[in-house]
Amino acid sequence: MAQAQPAPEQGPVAAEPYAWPWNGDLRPGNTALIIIDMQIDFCGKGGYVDHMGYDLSLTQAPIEPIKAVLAAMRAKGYHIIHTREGHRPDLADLPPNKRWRSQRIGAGIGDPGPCGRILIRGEPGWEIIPDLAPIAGEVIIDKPGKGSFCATDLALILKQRRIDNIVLTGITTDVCVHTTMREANDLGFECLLVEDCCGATKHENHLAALSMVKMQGGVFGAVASSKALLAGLP
Ligand code: C5J
Repeated sequence: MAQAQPAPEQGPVAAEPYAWPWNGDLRPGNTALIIIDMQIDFCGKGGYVDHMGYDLSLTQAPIEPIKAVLAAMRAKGYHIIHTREGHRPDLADLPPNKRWRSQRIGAGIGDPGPCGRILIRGEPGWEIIPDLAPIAGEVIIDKPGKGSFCATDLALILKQRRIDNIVLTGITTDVCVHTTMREANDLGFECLLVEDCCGATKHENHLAALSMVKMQGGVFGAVASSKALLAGLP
């Protein structure tokens, strides 16, 4: 009887600093696409990021590339997970220093704005943008912090689904995407950051965040373009 062949080391997605995933085992069954915080508060007019005065075109740039990756991965049956950053209406889960910092920059979390109370669960600004709205059966993780694993059931859900690989997209590259990637990497997940499917409030920070991933042989995983991901996706 023929012996089962071990998975080839290095996978089908052309990425830096190595072809992803590390062990070549990329399948819909063991891989999740995570779309982080594509909410009106982070990329829409009148939301949190807009209140802070940042250029919305930077956080809107990944919308079209994410749409393409989402459509392809949905069609192939990959696990799809969306996250939303936000706080309870009574602010019970909002650390006072986080609120204070947001007030300093003119975007007080919990304060009223044109999209409802800023970064508060259930308000219009907290919703995921219609272009990337979840569909039935997709997981939505509500998180009070930057990382998607802190104070959520994400790790438990990934474990139940036997997921090894995580494809990271969303905003912002240097904050919530990076924090989630670092948490996931420490938990043993094999991570790919899709560079044009992310954006930061300052482009230099986006570039620096990509560069950090690639250090030390891929200290947090690997980085690829959406084109390379789509070309390599079984
Ligand atoms: C921030 C995020 N930047 N989604 N959140 O506060 O990156």
